[in-house]
Amino acid sequence: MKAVLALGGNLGRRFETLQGAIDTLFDAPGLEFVSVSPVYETDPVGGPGGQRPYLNAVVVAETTLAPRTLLERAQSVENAFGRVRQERWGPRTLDIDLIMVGETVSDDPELTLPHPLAHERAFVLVPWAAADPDGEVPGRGRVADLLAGLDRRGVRLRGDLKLQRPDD
Ligand code: PH2
Ligand code: MG
Ligand code: MG
Repeated sequence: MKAVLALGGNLGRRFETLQGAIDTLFDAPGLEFVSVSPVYETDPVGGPGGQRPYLNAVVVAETTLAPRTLLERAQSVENAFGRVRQERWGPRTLDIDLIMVGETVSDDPELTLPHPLAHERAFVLVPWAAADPDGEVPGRGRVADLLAGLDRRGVRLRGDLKLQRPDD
């Protein structure tokens, strides 16, 4: 199955954290790297005022893992990079969100798939479209079409930063 993961963070060494997260995510069986987007610097959406900008990126993978197992892997990588769960949408070193896994549709509050806000977030859809031009949000439509209706001004390409495929 195809899996799409969105990574972001706005505390600490943001770029090094994204690269470390990618290396760690793929450092176990069941998840194969397909592609990674460019890095974008993005204005914080929601949460308390005065937050630093985020770096965001999207990774596309192939997986044989159950969505719940993939979620556990993502959470353990967040924890390994010092994620502390504080207020909702507050600043964080690393957030890894499961955006979609195959055609899975789930309204489990602990793992809603596809991600319930992905289709309206430019900081997810802009990198996703770059990593996967034919991407689709199950039940919502093509990423490129969803993007056409969104304001992308808060999402700026950081052409000076380039994530590497995970080392194997
Ligand atoms: N993540 C959030 C809330 N707000 N804003 C930006 N720009 N990027 C994010 O990754 C982000 C956010 C909740 O996870
Ligand atoms: Mg998130
Ligand atoms: Mg999250």
